[in-house]
Amino acid sequence: MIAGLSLPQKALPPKYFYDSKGSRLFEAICRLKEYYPTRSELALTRGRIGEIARFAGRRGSPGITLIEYGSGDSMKSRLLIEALRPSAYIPVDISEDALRNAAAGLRRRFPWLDIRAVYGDFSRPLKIPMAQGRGRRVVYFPGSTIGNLTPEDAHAFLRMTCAQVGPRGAMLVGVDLKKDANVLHAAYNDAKGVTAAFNLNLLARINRELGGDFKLRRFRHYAFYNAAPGRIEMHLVSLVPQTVNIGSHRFAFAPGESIHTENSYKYSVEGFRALARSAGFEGEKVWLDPKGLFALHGLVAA
Ligand code: SAH
Ligand code: AVI
Repeated sequence: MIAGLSLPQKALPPKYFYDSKGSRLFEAICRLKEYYPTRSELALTRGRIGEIARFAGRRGSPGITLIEYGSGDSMKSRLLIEALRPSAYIPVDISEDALRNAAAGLRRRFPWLDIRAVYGDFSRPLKIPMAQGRGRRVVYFPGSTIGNLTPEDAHAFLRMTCAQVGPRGAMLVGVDLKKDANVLHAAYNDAKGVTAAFNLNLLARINRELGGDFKLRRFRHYAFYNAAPGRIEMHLVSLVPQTVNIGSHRFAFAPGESIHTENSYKYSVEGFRALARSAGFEGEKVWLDPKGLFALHGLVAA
């Protein structure tokens, strides 16, 4: 946080949005009428689950290990687990309460499933407790969380998962599509202000956990589509000249100066396939929701 707030363009990594309050706010975003990604991905997953499971590994084929990065409430994973019947499910998330609650719910629903929740940061090397000698490994990365990484970081992440699944191993990755900027704008500037609360919770979290003294009313949520890099940018804009303290560190803000808190990259089908290919995957399948807003890519490690 200190390093990010010391940059000429102040910037904080979006992974810190997700304390337990942030995860609850994200789940509220997913229910908003303007936020189409969750509904679109759920609709396409429900509608094509047979094909998706056939691609990932034959239903009931022995010993599939399903690893999910950024599993959150594991809502979409339930559909995949039902259809794929893996032997083991490894949800990985940086939000401990969300991860533990989701794992407890899944244990009740799928008592036959070996669930090994991993609380950690997937942008760093992580020890995944995989049983040796099992069947196919399948990595699931829904929600377009990959869009929150820069294309360079997404490339490095895909390379890592490519090595993790091994030759002919599969990855299913949800990716938000490029579209009319007005639709994007509405999704990240909802009328109820839930996205604004999600963004501002980052400052509240710094106050709670790091002894910061941000005055939330002196900052405004700002999100816009930046067409050249193809991403939504979220910022928190200082409304007044002010100084903020975090422990012994002081940060000055000019009026209008922002903290860049998130990128959410949008990809065309071809654009994402090219990125996946450069990381060692072949894009074998792609499923779109009926409105053509969101894509689920089925990748195979070359
Ligand atoms: N997969 C769910 C949740 C997406 S929200 C869905 O599709 O709806 C993004 C999730 O990724 C959150 O649960 C967040 O806690 C997690 N996350 C974000 N950055 C992370 C990181 N660096 N390491 C681990 N988990 C991360
Ligand atoms: C988790 N991630 C894919 C969300 C997104 O759309 O980039 C996070 C989010 N930010 C604002 N609204 C939702």
